[in-house]
Amino acid sequence: MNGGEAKIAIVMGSQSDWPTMRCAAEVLGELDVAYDARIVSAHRTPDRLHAFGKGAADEGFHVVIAGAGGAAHLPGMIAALTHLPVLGVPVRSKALSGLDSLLSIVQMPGGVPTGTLAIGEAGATNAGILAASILALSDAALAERLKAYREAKTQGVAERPTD
Ligand code: RP5
Repeated sequence: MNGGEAKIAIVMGSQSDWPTMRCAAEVLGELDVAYDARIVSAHRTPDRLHAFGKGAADEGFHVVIAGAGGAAHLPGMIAALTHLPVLGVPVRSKALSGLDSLLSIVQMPGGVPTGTLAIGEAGATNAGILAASILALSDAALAERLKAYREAKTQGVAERPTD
């Protein structure tokens, strides 16, 4: 679900980040949580970045998931502009396989927290689940859906491998 009364923003530095960031969108869809996905580049659209970061809370968002690759300044800059929780997803880069993205996001100065997930699709999926967990603190129905989702994942793990 894109748009509407979304409390979760999924922002990314480029269209090329979408194949990774759509993992966050997909898990939110499974949990029936609305999101609004946007492209906001720290370097190519700095005015859009500033407007988004400053306005995110007033737009009604409760959590921001931000993914970027390479010199991945987007999550940290958004965290600098809003008090909302920001979950950073390091997108796998061509040159350094996402290590550059990870280090760009994780080493924030004290006082400007940016949650940092794993590199790539697993990180995006987990950012979606974490964002839902944050909303679930004040949404009992979502908490139940989240518990069911996690239980289904547990039940999906076979006891023995198959050939
Ligand atoms: C970052 O640079 C983006 O987040 C993306 O991961 C990377 C490459 O961007 P494009 O060249 O595809 O626009 O800003």
